[in-house]
Amino acid sequence: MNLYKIGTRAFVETDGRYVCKDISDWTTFLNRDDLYAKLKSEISDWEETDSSFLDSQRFDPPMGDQEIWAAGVTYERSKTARMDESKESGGSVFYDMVYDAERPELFFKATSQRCVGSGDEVYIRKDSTWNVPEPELTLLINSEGVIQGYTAGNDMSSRSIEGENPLYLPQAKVYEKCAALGPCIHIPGKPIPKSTEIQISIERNGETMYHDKVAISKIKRDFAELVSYLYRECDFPNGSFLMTGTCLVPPDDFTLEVDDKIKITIDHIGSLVNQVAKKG
Ligand code: DO4
Ligand code: MG
Repeated sequence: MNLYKIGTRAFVETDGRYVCKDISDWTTFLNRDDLYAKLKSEISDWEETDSSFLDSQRFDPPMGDQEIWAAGVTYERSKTARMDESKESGGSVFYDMVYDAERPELFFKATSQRCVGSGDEVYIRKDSTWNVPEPELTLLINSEGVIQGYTAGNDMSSRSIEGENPLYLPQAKVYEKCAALGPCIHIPGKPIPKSTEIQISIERNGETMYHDKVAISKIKRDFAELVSYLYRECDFPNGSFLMTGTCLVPPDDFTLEVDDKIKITIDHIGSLVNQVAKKG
């Protein structure tokens, strides 16, 4: 089943049927054990609706007050791209090492305040010369460390700042509107299939500048392994979201421009669409 958020209203699509309900506390609503079973039994009491809410093409990020974290260098392509961009600074060796290390790279990405939903703008930094989107399957994890659902994530990144010095990673990754999640949370009640594909296209003035796709089976690490490291010494009283890393890297001569349209499509979830802008 797929769960969308518009304002405080929840819309659920399951087997071609649509229902909705106002949810006053999204943080608690999402952070429950066996969310799939709970929703399945609850939605029989929800108001019947139709698919017209999908026409609005603007959705809130499907979250409450969960923190958003991200895993890095989980696909070989991410490793080689970062090694190239940090050659001159001498930082490449760290990406090579972390790809093979037992401990994964995990970093804090955003609070809900810095995250946007589908149909909203994402920002590129004004002090960065090389900017890319990173399309990533993103896990919804409850406080107990159990994966409850999946959404599409965009880990917006400055490659010029990250490449200058790996210690600048937080500035390359964290700024206003640096993250997008949506359009919905897919809650299948079982693990998402390994054949699930992530696709990205970037359009400029109606022209496709970059398009590529990958199956999530190409990832180096298990989702459970990433979650267990994240939850080792951190409590998440509200649950969390974890972006699982990117494999789709535009050519090195590509950088995002204002008004570019980024479309990230993941099987079972749908398309997360955002327009590029800069902070005013
Ligand atoms: O190590 C830098 C960031 C890596 C990342 O965001 C990714 O691989 O997706
Ligand atoms: Mg990333």
